[in-house]
Amino acid sequence: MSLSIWQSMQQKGYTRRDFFQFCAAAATVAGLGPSGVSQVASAFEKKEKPAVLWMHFQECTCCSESFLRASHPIVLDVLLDVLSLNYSETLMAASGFQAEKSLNDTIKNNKGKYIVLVEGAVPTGADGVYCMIGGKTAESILQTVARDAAAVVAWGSCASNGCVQAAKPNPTGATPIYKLIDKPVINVPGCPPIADVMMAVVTHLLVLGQVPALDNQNRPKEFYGRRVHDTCYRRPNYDAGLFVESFDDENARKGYCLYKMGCKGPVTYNACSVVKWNEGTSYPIQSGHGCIGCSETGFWDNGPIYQHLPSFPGFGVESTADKIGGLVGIATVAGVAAHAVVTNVRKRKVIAEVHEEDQPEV
Ligand code: FSX
Ligand code: SF4
Ligand code: F3S
Repeated sequence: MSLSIWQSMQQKGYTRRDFFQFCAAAATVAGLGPSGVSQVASAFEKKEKPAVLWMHFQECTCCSESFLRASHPIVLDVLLDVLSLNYSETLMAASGFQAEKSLNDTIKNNKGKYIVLVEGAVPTGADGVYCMIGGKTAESILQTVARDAAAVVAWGSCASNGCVQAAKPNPTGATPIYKLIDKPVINVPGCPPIADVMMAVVTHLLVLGQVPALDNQNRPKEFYGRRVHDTCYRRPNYDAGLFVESFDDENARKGYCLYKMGCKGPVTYNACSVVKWNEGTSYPIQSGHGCIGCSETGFWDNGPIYQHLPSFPGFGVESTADKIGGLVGIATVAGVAAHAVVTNVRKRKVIAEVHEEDQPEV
């Protein structure tokens, strides 16, 4: 009989205390809050260990790197140690025929039950020769592993939307995986995605056996429902028309808005300004650099990184990705200066007063 996840933990020497620590952290990571602890605990006590295949195609492995730096070490330890990560070119000890056997056995013995996590785009040019593993093309491997999977997750922008691999002129024909397989794909974009967001998706799927709520681009709503701009701590400066004009000017020191330095936060859906990186320490804008829009489709081709958006839809904070949909990244409507200055004169006055006092460096 297959072991439950908790039974597997016991076999590995985890205590009941470890178990509850894990359940509390997993509930937090999955966004369930304190009331979710018993839900996680009961799932863990009953649920069989799910088998996981973690595939690597055209990518830089930074998605794996990001995952390994999640803020909750116990969640990471348990997930990597107790769950059956049956195939991962980066983490597995097996190689060659032994590795291929593990892949094939997982598919054969867990039909309809295993989870596939895919890192990287798939090259379809020149019959797929640009990415081959064990003599097979990435595309044929993807088709094989996806066929009987319970769920397929696209880790990062490469797998979700092509990212740098598909940047013009895309010589290898790099293609996001949702275009190649005949089943829904959970997209977790970002180059790389935020570790805690990856952890939340894995916790939902593997621990609770649920797909998290998704938006119209199949991204977990909880993390991709808002623009970076909507919750950016520099937003009051934007609204007041207070901008950095060059990276070493006084306004940069004061922490003004980076819009004029090319910040793509206003057209980028990601949780960076809320969840942040490195255990909630910081995110690109907090370290003084604009958002380059790394979670948006085609961001490498969406214009120069340091050139500001000519204009963008002036939607309010309450707008969601579902409502705006395909408009993201497309320049329309009124210019930003008009929006920021004319419509926010009162705010500007207040903010300007605040900024007369010295602002902490960022
Ligand atoms: Fe892509 Fe993952 Fe960019 Fe790298 O491996 S999303 S190149 S940071 O990280 O696939
Ligand atoms: Fe923050 Fe960039 Fe928006 Fe300015 S433009 S408020 S720096 S996200
Ligand atoms: Fe990427 Fe922008 Fe976040 S560049 S890491 S989406 S702030």
